[in-house]
Amino acid sequence: MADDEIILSEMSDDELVQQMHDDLYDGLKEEIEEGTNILLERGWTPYDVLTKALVEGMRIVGEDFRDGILFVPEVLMSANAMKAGMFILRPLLIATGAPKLGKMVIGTVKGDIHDIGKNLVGMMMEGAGFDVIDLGINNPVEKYIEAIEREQPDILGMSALLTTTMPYMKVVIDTMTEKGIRDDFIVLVGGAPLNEEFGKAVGADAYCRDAAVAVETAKELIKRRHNRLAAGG
Ligand code: B12
Repeated sequence: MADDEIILSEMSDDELVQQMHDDLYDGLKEEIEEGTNILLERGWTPYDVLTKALVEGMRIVGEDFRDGILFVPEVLMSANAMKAGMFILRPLLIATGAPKLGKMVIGTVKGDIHDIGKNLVGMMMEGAGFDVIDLGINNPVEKYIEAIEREQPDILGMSALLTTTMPYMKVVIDTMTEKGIRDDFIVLVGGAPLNEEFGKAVGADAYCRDAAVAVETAKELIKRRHNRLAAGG
């Protein structure tokens, strides 16, 4: 079938999700926007659209990028299509009316321009009731320190998608330690190449595999912190 004969709204949910994976792969922004809207109109939760249609589509893109089948310009188009879908979902994900739980400063580390995962964590945290200050990409240690001193958040989140940039998280945490402010903040780290062991090694409070885990971990660590403060230290 030629592309112009494909009518997204006439597809079953399964077919549409499959088609969206293909459209994300092909970097078709408008089709992703249309598919996102159709699934929402059909009563899908924003979270399901995000994880099943968009994040899963990006996972497939990632595999073919790794295997040398897709290249940077193509992946950039996929990323832009994904962002267009996320743009539609964002207000829905953050407007949950959840009570305020705290504040988070989040940013991608120096040398790294990947921001989809970070943005997604930011959106989910906002939806869970956190105020989120997003520092964007390519952040040197000074930017993190300045932001946490200014904003006094409960949580600092750092994202890295490259094995070459992830060690920079230790630079930031070590600087916090030198300044005597490390324990004033909960530090969460994430990004595809990280793991729990790495999180421990750099001195973070936790590594979170995805945005849902980030929300749960943040809530749990904030609760523990409040209990500790209430107990007098
Ligand atoms: C999209 C993408 C790009 C896009 C980025 C667009 C953008 N605006 O982000 C573009 C095309 C620009 C790009 C560029 C490059 N990329 Co790239 N990219 C990817 C790709 C395919 C997907 C990443 C993504 O968005 N995933 C979807 C999101 C939802 O997942 P996520 O980021 O993992 O985030 C989730 C969790 O990790 C976690 N999380 C993430 N951050 C945080 C933060 C906190 C605080 C917490 C708690 C949790 C958390 O929660 C998120 C949501 O659930 C990955 C493949 C992969 N397997 O990851 C490669 C990948 C990361 N890229 C790679 C490479 C090599 C590059 C380039 C160096 C390529 C080049 N030759 O130029 C450049 C680097 C430029 C730079 N200096 O940063 C490699 C890295 C290999 C390595 N070992 O380091 C990968 C793994 C691909 C591969 N296998 O080769 N890339």
